[in-house]
Parts: sequence; C-alpha cells; structure tokens
Amino acid sequence: MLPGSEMRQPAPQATHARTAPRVRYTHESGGLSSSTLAAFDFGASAPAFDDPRRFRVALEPFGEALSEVWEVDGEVCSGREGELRWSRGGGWLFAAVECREDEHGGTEGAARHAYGLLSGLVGGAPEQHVQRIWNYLGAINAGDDDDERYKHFCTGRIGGMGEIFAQGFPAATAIGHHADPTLLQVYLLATDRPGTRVENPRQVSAWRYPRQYGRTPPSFARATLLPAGDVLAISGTAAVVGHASAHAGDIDAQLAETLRNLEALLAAGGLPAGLGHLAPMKAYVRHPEHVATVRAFAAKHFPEAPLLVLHGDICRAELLIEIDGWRYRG
Ligand code: 3EB
Repeated sequence: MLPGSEMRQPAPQATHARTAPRVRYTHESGGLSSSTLAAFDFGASAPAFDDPRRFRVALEPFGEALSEVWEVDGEVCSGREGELRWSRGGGWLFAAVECREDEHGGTEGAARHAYGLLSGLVGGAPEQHVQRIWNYLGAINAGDDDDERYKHFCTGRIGGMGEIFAQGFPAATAIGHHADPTLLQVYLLATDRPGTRVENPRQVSAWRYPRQYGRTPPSFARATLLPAGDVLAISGTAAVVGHASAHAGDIDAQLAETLRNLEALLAAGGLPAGLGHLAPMKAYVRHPEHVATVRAFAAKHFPEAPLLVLHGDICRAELLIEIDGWRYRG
C-alpha cells in the first residue's frame, strides 16, 4: 500500500473477479459511471480530465474521436500518487504511470522506474495478477541496432518488473507515439486471480527471441485468457512468423499474416473463430497513407468488430501494422 495515498481496502465481497470488464468504444464518455474502471481518450485534442480513471493516450486517432471505456460489476474507487494513478472495483485494478525519460536517465531508466512503481502498487494490492499491459513510448525505432530505443525499453522493463511478474509475463502492447518523445505511458489491468497465458504456435514466444532482436528479449505473452475464461485479451499482433518479420514493406501481406496470427491465437485460447461484434480491436498504423487499406481489410474480414485506428509505430521498423484487442466468448 502506498503511503499517503487515498487507497481504500475493497469490500470483502469484491475480492473475486467474476465478470471480466466490458470494453466498448463510444462517442459518449462525458460522465463516467460509478462502475467505470477506466476510460481512454486518444490524441492531443482530447479533453483533459481530472479523474484518475480517465487516461489520455498519446496516440493520434484516425477518423472519429472515440473513447474506450471499461466497465466492471461493482463500485469503483480511485486515487493518484505522483506519476502513478489507479482505480479498483469488482475485483479489478487499473493502474497507470506517465513519466518523462529525461527525469530517469533515458528510455531504459524510465521503463525501469515505471515498472517499479506499477510492481510496487500491484504487489501491495489484492489484485496481484497482471493480465494485460500497454506501453507507449516516443521515437520507438530511433537508434541503431542494440541502441534502438525499443531495445532500451525492453531492458528497463524487465529490470523494473518485480516479483509479481515471476509467475510469467502478461499480454502486452508496445507502440511508438508521435507526441513528446520523452513521454512514457504504461498502463495495466490486474485482478485477484491468475489468468491463463496463451502463446501462438505460429510464433516463437517473445521472451525466447534470439539475440539478433536485442540484448533483452521482450517480456510479454501473446494473449491472456482472463480468469473467468470468457475473454481473451490479445497482445499487439503483427506479421511475425517464427521470430522473423514477414513481408517487409507490403501492407496487404502484413495484414493477411496478422489476421492468420490473430486466428491462431483464438484457436490456441479455445475461443470460437472469428472477430465479430464481440471483438473490440485496435489497429496501430505506421503510415497514414495505409489507413484506407487497413479499414478496407477490416471491413472485408471482420466488418462487425468495433475498430479504433491509431497512428503508431511498431517496435520493428519493417512492420507497418499491428492489431490488438479483446475477444469475448459471448
Ligand atoms: C512482436 O510480435 C511484435 O514489447 O510488449 C508486440 C506486442 C510486440 C508487444 C512488447 C512487442 C510487444 O514481437 C512486437
């Protein structure tokens, strides 16, 4: 528990996560309800809110300004402590850190710092099982070879991961934003029971990537089946086959490969095939000129899936598209 925080112990009946958070994209996120765990707005023109549950992601949206809202069963309380903020309710915990790399000696130091804060909070909370993490950093592909900023991030991330991650890595997304390059944003979803990690049989597990991808392999699982077993939280998924990037420079082929990976993950997680209205998804697109292609692909292959399209750089310079999201069993 953090000294001086407004944190309250949850009521005893709230300590079992029975229903996964419901995720939706909406135009109407003006007033959050008492059961809203978190809400995300995208880009520099999104309004600033004082509510700790309300997080402004440093990625610019393409098209309409939608907010992402997470609802839980139960009353939510929230608080803030310096760079860290949190909310909890219904057995679920949202926690987020925003920090400046220059205040922590660079990318690696900032990642270590952010993960240290989050590990400290989660380690002292009833909701100790991290299910899913999102990471947004600036200029993600700047720097050569082992000095690429993403690789420094990977080293700092594992350095700051505390005991709570010893049981295995959660599903994650790591994307480059185009805002202040020193801004690091990390947020997570945790709960009071372990989920089930799911790997993709078409891909080498990220923590086993060979040395060519950096000194420190990335610390994430391909997906997490949330404890009740009714939702698969899907990591950032790209055109990676084995450990190699496929179809460098070819957006159409990367989209098709990414969809094959998403389908393989659904099968591996025991979810029904297909991404329909029960699968809110986000597409991170490196080049704005590919947005129409990405939307056309989505309209053809998963027309009913709610889709947010964001301007983001993928952590390997040759990758043009990454897709993540949630798949509810329904
Ligand atoms: C890949 O498959 C693409 O470092 O947390 C995807 C999801 C990727 C998460 C992370 C990186 C991360 O390796 C990159």
